[in-house]
Amino acid sequence: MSLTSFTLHGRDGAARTGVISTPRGEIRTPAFMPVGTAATVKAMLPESVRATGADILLGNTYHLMLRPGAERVARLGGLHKFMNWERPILTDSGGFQVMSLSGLRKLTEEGVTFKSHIDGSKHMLSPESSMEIQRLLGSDIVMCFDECPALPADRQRIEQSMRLSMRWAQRSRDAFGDRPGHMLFGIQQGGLEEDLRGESAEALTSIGFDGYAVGGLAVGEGQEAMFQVLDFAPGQLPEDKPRYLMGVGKPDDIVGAVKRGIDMMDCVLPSRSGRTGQAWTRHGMVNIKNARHQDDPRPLDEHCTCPACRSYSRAYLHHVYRAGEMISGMLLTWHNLHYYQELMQGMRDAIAGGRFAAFEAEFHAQRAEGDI
Ligand code: PRF
Ligand code: ZN
Repeated sequence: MSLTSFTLHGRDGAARTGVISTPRGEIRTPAFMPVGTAATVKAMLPESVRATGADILLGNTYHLMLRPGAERVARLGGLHKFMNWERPILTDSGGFQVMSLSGLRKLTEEGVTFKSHIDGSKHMLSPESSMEIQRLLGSDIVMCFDECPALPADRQRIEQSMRLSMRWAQRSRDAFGDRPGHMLFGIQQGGLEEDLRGESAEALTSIGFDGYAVGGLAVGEGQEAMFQVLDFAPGQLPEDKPRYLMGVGKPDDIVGAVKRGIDMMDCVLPSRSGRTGQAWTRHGMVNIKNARHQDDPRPLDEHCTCPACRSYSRAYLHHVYRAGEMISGMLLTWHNLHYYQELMQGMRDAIAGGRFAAFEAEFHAQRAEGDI
């Protein structure tokens, strides 16, 4: 008997709903994973993150290896204990963050050497060291070490990079070994090209993983191009394994991805935009810094049951944002994460009930009404 599993409970068109089971708890899919890059979902206590409905968090190899260090986290009992989150954690493998955050870097067949964005110190990441760091952290869902080129890029660059990522996927699989209770996910690359995505999917499937990510999207191509890829990419991956779209996205990206067969997503957007005065609601994005809120006694969203909407006015949220008070980021982050998790629950229920198309139509209709 395997300690982890993925069971599908319902389908509606290409959309699916199910449960990933791990020894640390169940992950209801489609799932949204709040980002806890530096062993914290910024401005939130872990119990508050759970109260929004999250089943799983995302952590980052890149940040944690640099500070406080994976060995230190391991000595202190692992990432779950360290950050006081006992439920599942997925960790990204580091390559993507090296490319987007670090200074000087050098890419070879072996891996990537780079300079820390914190203190300029020199480090190396490879498939083997990324697997070791994610093991030390105690990650439940480990991601393969891959390379993700920014788009647009020419076909030759995309093809070479994808093939390197597939060699790294095999090395990641070999280094990960057999770790009951922990899952290893492969990452599909191949840019916007259907044949390269297909080649990548075949390479990963023949290696064999516990789940498959669609990587290399939301890197500058725009929603229309991303949806065109999602019209074929999930179907190239195994039916019976979870499919994870990395680093996506806005609420309408998420609805469109789930419609096309994606089971998991993560994004900094709800937490990061909460700290810059942006609130996501059923009617779209509300900018709380706007002066039109300064005398408004209404909550952000009268239908929302989060603490920010239950107990505070728009006028108050506007005031604390303008005053630079910490509670501003706390309340807006809570609201945004709550909104995202309600959206996921709404989609899970709609898929199970065979009414995803109606759900999607209502989602877009409410946004078209605009802010009230
Ligand atoms: N690979 C990895 N992490 C990622 C991505 C990827 O392609 C993306 C692309 N949106 C976000 N995070 N390892
Ligand atoms: Zn709210």
